[in-house]
Amino acid sequence: MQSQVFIGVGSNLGNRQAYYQKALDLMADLPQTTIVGCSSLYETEPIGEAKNWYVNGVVELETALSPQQLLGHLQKIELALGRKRTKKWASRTIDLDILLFDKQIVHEERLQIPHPEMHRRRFVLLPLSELAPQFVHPLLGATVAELLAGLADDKQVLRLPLSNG
Ligand code: A4P
Ligand code: MG
Repeated sequence: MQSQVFIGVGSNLGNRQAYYQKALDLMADLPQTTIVGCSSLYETEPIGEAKNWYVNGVVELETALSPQQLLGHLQKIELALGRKRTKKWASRTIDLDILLFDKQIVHEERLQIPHPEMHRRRFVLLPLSELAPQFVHPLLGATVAELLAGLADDKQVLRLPLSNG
């Protein structure tokens, strides 16, 4: 059975767009998985301690993997792209977060779906709204478009030109 999945992609170290593209290439090669959509890229003011601005976007996958299997594959891609796990929210070459996995709710120590911060973040909801504005958040019962309209996050999120070609 195929699941519809949205991945939040972020980079704030080195050649951010090159890392972003590499992550897309590696996700395209995952077993039992197809990329079915890519948002525009955005340059985004950091939330948290990091000083470097991020490049963020969202990718839509169809996969027959389980959420746990997909997480394992995404973490291997992060390592392959030179991600060092230092402290929480440290700058990183690439960060791949599972935002939504069908309507599933997962509450495990190493995996929480929906991503617990996604509904508070403009850098997630804006690119996600390009792909799935009517997707209903399974815990909050609101669509992505509604969550975006009601957002308090005032951090800057700037669309990069010609970024999803
Ligand atoms: N984990 C749990 N749920 C998930 C999930 N749904 N997807 C666990 C992926 N991983 C999940 O993640 C720590 C652990 O979270 C993993 O081992 C996994 O088992 P991590 O990627 O090692 O650490 P992190 O990214 O530093 O922490 P965290 O809590 O994932 O932070 P976020 O939410 O990723 O936030 N500002 C801007 N503008 N743009 C950004 O992209 N990102 C962050 C990091 C902060 N500020 C930002 C951005
Ligand atoms: Mg993360």
